[in-house]
Formats: sequence, C-alpha cells, structure tokens
Amino acid sequence: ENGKRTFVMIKPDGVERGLVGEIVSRFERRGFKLAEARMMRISRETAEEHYAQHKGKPFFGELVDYITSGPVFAMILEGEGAVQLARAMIGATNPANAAPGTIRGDYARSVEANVIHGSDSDESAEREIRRFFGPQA
Ligand code: DAT
Ligand code: MG
Repeated sequence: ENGKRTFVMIKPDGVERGLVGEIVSRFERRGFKLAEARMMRISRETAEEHYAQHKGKPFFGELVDYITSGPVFAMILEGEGAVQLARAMIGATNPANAAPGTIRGDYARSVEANVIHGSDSDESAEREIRRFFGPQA
C-alpha cells in the first residue's frame, strides 16, 4: 500500500482566512479520498519535531511560533501517487515561485505564511500521519 496516502495540513493563516473548504474541495475534485480530517492545535514540542530538519536555521523560531499560533486543519488524503500529486497541487514553498493554479500560487502571501503543508516522501507521510493522528491511523 506504499504511496497511497499522504499527510496534508492547512496552516493557521489558511484556517484563519477561511480557506479550508476551498482547499479540501480541490483535493476531492482531483480524486483524493479524505480518509481523516481534524481541526487541532499543535504543541511547541510537536511543532519542533515536525520541523526538526530546519532546526538551527534563522527562521526556525518564527516557523514554530507561526504553526502554533492558531488551529490547523490536518488531513489524511488517499489516492494513487498521493505524496507526489499533493505536492504538485500545493506548489513551490515560496509563493513568489509558486505557479498560478497551485494552492500556494493562488492563495499564499509569504514564504512564512504559505497556507499549507504536504509530506515530501512516503516515509515522512507515514511518520507525520502517526505524529498527528496517532499510531492506529
Ligand atoms: P515545504 O513546506 O514546501 O515542504 P520546507 O520543508 O523547505 O518547505 O520548509 C518548511 C516550512 O518552513 C515552509 O513551508 C515555510 C518555512 N520556510 C522554509 N524556508 C523558509 C525561509 N527561507 N524563510 C522563512 N520560512 C521558510
Ligand atoms: Mg517540507
């Protein structure tokens, strides 16, 4: 069953701006199955773990502040090639480089507040699903 699901999370700016419905609709229309979804607050500990690869970078502190600043909308999306397809729909990290038609290209206003997270490999998808939805998910 490798490569059939991914973890996607609408970040606090996306939730605050009321973009949850539009973003979920995009994934549904593209053929993803919304397997699980939940609004949640992330603890600093979980945020630091989630972004561990960026520890030590100048933006790390602000990244953790931002992702813990309000509720996020976390999802498990199922579909063929889920990780890669969701990343393609999400677009480039920096909205200045994100193509129109991608989620960040259409909605993101800055690299810091770029609306949405998507797992970058099958391994990180499984790790992130466990982190945010627990070991049974
Ligand atoms: P992505 O979210 O596209 O996987 P990433 O894993 O490289 O990108 O970085 C995680 C998040 O960290 C990203 O969504 C926004 C923030 N970030 C990355 N590079 C940054 C930078 N140069 N300045 C500020 N924030 C940055
Ligand atoms: Mg990443």
